[in-house]
Amino acid sequence: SEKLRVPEALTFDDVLLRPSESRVEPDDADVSTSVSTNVDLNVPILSAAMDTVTESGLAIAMAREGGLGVLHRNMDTDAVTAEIERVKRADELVIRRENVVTASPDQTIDDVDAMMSAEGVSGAPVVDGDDEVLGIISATDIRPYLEVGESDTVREAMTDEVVTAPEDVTAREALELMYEHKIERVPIVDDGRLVGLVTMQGILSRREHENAARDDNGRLRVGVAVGPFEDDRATAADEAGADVLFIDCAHAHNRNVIDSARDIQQSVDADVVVGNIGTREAAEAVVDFADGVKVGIGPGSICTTRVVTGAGMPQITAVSEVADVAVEEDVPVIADGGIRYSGDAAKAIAAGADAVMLGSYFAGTDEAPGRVITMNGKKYKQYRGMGSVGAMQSGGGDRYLKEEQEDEEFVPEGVEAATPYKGSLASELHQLVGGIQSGMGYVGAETVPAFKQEAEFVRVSSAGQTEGHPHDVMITDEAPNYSPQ
Ligand code: RVP
Repeated sequence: SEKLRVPEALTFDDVLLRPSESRVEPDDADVSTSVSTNVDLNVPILSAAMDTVTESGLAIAMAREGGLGVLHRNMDTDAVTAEIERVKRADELVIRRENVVTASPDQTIDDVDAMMSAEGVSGAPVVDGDDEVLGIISATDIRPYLEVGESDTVREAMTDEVVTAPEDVTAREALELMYEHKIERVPIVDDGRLVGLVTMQGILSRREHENAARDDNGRLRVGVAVGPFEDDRATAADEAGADVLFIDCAHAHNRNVIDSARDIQQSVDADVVVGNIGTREAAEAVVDFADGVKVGIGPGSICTTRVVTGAGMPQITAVSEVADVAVEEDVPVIADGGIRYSGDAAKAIAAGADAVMLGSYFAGTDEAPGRVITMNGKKYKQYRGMGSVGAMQSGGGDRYLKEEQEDEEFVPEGVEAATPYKGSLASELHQLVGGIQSGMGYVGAETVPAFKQEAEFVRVSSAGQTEGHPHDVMITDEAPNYSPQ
């Protein structure tokens, strides 16, 4: 029947990059790219908006390495605002007043201790009601008081001879003050009032991360997932300084979702990436207003959409269909999900993506949320789909469920799993980016746009696929970028 004359759709394992004459040394391959109309990255990598992958810790690490973390939305608006502020505060030279955590002289030691750990800082200027700087308090100052257990106030424990600097202080001058006085924080004052803070940690970290993805003010970039129709979250995230909002939807080719995404795009300063989509028609429906599009219907490692619903698009075909449309309007394309090896990321870019988004690849790193668990002597971290029962249940049941529906059973489209523990994000990212650069070397592409345009694919048979993995040997030592599936 006509209905069964169906087109073929391909995924990562169906194709390989055809090697081609090259003058490009992998180290010289330029992997900088755009993730949306106004936001550029130095590496073409994003971390998934999932509650076992991206919170501020991973987002900070991603941006420092030149990529972008996308904060998940299993938290309320206040929490996401605080997370954005953490990222924005992480590497600033002068942390501006509204982002400086301060203490008051009459606060108790217990109180200030709790406040500092909740805010993730190890010291705070002490100010009065008029923002006049009275002293500075650090974790070291309060430790003896905590040990003794007496409930003294900040006034007694703080250092009251404070070294300050004016607003136009340079990193060098601030460092000199820190060395001279053996301190780690210099409050910035104007007319005796606190207007900012410079920290040693901030200065060192900026120096260490020359390749970081930064906004126009030199702060780290951050993305935020926003549900369609979540106008309040979008506005709050935008005001808190998010660089890119990602409309977070499993099937964005839906009139209501698109209308909402368009409204959000028109009402915020941040760029708005619309997703997920997987077809040419869906791309045509959004490229006139979207600042970027995200592709992936069912490829995710923890995703059961294709088996539960019967719908999906193998990822290489999905990316190339969407890219054919998006490239005409200069709208960047992000390939989201299904990437297991660095070679998959290279293939996704070669198929037309400007950047790739990964979940499972990062969920096992130190910076991802959650603890390391040990099973049978091996270390793992939890990793779960945002459409899994567990993630939906902690997705603020109040937001999605009415009281009387609380007992109702979900129809999940994801599973809850564990992924091998991997250590630091930086070394994982190094392997991923290095693999992509080597792929560019095999194709002879010096830049991401050239890679997208010039790469050619060959089709692989199942024999070819077997040949491509280690075979007929027993692996004796683990490679940092390969483990058998
Ligand atoms: P992966 O990198 O293969 O682990 O895939 C991560 C992607 O999977 C996410 O960015 C998201 O698009 C998708 N996802 C997240 N949760 C679920 C689900 O529960 N079905 N899918």
